[in-house]
Amino acid sequence: MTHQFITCETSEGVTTLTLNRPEVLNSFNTPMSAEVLAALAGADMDPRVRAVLLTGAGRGFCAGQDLAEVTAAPGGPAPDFAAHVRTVFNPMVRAIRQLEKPVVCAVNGVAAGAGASLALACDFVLASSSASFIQAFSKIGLVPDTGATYFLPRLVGLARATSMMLLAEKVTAAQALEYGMIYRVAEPEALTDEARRFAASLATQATVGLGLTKRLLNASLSNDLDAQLELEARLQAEAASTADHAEGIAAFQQKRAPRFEGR
Ligand code: T3D
Repeated sequence: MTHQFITCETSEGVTTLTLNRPEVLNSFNTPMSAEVLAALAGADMDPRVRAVLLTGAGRGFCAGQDLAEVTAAPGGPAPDFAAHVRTVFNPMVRAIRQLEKPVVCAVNGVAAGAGASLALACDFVLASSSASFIQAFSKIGLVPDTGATYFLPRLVGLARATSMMLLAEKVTAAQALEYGMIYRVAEPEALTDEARRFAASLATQATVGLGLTKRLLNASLSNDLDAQLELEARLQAEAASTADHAEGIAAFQQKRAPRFEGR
């Protein structure tokens, strides 16, 4: 598939999606979100893909919605924001959470609005030390979306989430790490290589087990203890039936590194 607003390439078991509208800090227009969704669906279906890396081209990661796209023409009808959020942003969040392969986000610069929200939906966020996160919505009279009100309070607690969302202050990468919002900070010039190496190493792990773990973590956000214990039992049986489990046990017994094949 050819892309106009992202680049997408696969190597070493990793599909790298790069948001590619650097002149507007990779803010989302509708076709860019459709391209991201199609690429995520492709990564889901291709058994050779065992991890996904999401990043941005140029100096920003993503400035959220392209505000030029949703500005009403003078005298024209107001855009349907609910429909827009449902069709443009929500499907990407669902696709990232439902993809049973690790999704790494390399935040190379500013992540604002839905761009900041999207990063938080990923499994691992590595950020450049020069990157920042801004819940920019309140500055333009909107409410946080793209899953921010779901993930952020769970990651950092209600007090910090409230201040980030109501004040729309810039959170540096170092603060984001301290608050537990992200996994790791890298020097700007090292971020790309570090994120690629990290994603490639995830792609050598027991992919089915990682995917089932992700399903458990998703469920843990709303299940009660009994439901979660039962789901763990059920998914443990599924993980135990994989070739990678057998390989992990054999490697342990033979005192060697496992060679997982993702099945
Ligand atoms: O249905 C719906 O649409 C609702 C959904 C909403 C989801 C959302 O994401 S709402 C929030 C939208 N995003 C924002 O409000 C952020 C807007 N951008 C900024 O506040 C700043 O650009 C940043 C803080 C992110 C970065 O500031 P800075 O000084 O580093 O860069 P800049 O000069 O402001 O931006 C560089 C260029 O990108 C500039 O264009 P120019 O002047 O060089 O031609 C700027 O206009 C453009 N740009 C930045 N963000 C957006 C954008 N263009 C369109 N849409 C943007 N979101």
